[in-house]
Amino acid sequence: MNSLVTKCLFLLVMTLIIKTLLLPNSVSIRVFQNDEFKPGNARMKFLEVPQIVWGLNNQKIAFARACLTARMLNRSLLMPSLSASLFYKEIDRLEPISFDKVFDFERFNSLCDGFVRVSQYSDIGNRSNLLKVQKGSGRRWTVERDLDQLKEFSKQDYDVYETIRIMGKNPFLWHDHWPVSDYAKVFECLVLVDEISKDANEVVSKIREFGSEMKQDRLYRTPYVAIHMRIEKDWMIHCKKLEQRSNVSNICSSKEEIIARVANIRVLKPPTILYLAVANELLEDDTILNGWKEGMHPFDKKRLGLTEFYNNHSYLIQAAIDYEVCLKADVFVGNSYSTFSSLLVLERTQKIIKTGVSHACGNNVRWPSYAYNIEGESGDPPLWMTNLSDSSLHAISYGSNSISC
Ligand SMILES: Nc1nc2c(ncn2[C@@H]2O[C@H](COP(=O)(O)OP(=O)(O)O)[C@@H](O)[C@H]2O)c(=O)[nH]1
Ligand SMILES: [Mg+2]
Repeated sequence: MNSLVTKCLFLLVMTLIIKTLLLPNSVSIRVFQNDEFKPGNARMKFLEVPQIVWGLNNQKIAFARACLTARMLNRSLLMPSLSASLFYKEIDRLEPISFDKVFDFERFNSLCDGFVRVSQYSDIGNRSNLLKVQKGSGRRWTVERDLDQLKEFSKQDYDVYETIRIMGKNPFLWHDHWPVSDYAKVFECLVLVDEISKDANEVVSKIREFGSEMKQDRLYRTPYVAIHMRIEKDWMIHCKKLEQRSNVSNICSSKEEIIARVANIRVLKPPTILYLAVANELLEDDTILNGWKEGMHPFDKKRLGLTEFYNNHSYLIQAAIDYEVCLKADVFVGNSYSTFSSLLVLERTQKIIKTGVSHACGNNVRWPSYAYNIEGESGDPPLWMTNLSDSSLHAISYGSNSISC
């Protein structure tokens, strides 16, 4: 009798343990069934993600990762909020801005048709038919566990939930499971709204105007070189920490180092215009226009007479305009550890490939890019292109000195 009770108890405990282990990882389920919703129905299903935060390109990466997650779960991504300001430490001061205030919503869906999709909240049929899923965190939440969680929620069993809401950290911090080419496809669908791209074109014409004033040859258009001088306060704090942690010394470049490397780019024949893409208000140094090689004419926003023009915009839009101006530059020079520089080089590489060139590392490519934080053979910055067949975005886009050339 006694042994029978023990056996029963043992079985009960085992069942409980097995049940706990088999339950989907870190899931807090609060389900509100929707009577109208029939399983197997072809209705659209959605994925909701937390507000997207930090720098422009951190936000673009986070957005693309959220899209690719939705794609894996066979869902459409509910249009997320981006952040216009950088006050990310105080959550209540994070100024949300709707995705479609920055990027063209219709264009996004038409360009990305069949690959990923963004939906409006008004597309949701029943807002309470929702499953909340907690993303794990910490060292024990490995890439494998994360992938297992995604595979679990892509099963048909979860089709009954119209919306899956991912709780917890910002998608920028989620594990990366996709090749560079998948991210690149999403980035290609991100087209700025007309208003912002018009402003970017205005900056480009202003730069070109100064260029034509110093033109020596009627046939030759003065090239403009955009330099992403990542020497602002926020970056210096970040890059010093990163250098210590990863025991690497070429992440932070000083103004002097950038000037010296740019002076050594052999293909640049004077005169050239240098557009210094830098947030003036985040600099402790107001002498960035000094010290450049003869024949290289530096312009920052102030010298272009555009301080006020930029100040009319939020941080995010200012960065988006700067990004566009760097994208259109004849030559780009940036820092391989910056997401801003890295996504630019990715887009410039795609632009070069579209012209039929498969290898962008030659000296005669149309829109060359260089990494000033890396020393080339003769003190010049090496050419930089993106390896579009890399297996993860992490390998090429941030925290990396891999420049493929
Ligand atoms: N106006 C303004 N610009 C900023 C601020 N912080 C960073 N930036 C700029 O934002 C740009 C984009 O940052 P991000 O896309 O995150 O790239 P990353 O930080 O270089 O990896 C950088 O080129 C900086 O010049 C800020 O507080 N205000
Ligand atoms: Mg940043």
